[in-house]
Amino acid sequence: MATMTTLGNSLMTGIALSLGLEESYFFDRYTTDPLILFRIFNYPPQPLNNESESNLGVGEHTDYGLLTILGQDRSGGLEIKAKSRWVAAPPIPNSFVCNIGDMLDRMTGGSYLSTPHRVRNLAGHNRLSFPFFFDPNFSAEIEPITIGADANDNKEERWDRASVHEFSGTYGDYLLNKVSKVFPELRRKVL
Ligand SMILES: O=C(O)CCC(=O)C(=O)O
Repeated sequence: MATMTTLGNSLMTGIALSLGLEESYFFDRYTTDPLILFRIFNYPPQPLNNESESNLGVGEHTDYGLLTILGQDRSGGLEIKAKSRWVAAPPIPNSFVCNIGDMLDRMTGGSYLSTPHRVRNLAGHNRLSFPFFFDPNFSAEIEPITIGADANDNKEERWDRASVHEFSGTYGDYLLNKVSKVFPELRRKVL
């Protein structure tokens, strides 16, 4: 977890430099104490003749935070949406896929768009993936980098039709709101 956190911070340093910001921009504001989560997903094989949305391993979505650093086994099946087309993101030995999350989209006014992705396991056997979610501190207020500038809002094209740019508040506010929508029962019982 510590090594992956260091990797997340290194990637964010590169992204800060790419935006012309000081290299510790994200670290100072959001990831000195990041919210991190590691999961292992198992995808049972899906029937080859049924590719309906309800039969996907996981349907189209974007992740909520900054970056997801994802390891996957050799099965394949991860797809990302680029310019309205689904493109395979097959495993490359000794590498991770890195998905951009909604908070980086929000902060950068859409310069770094969060990555719509989905999984179809057509390998004929179980597929394992290993996402590490590297996200802002739960209590951090999320601020656009260029305050007042017009964002490139792609709400009409987003999977949930929800604008990331209309949101203001802490990362925790954003996360709990999203999780409550996906798991309404959890909201009723726990929140
Ligand atoms: O299993 C995968 O390849 C993707 C998992 C996923 O959708 C996610 O990490 O948000």
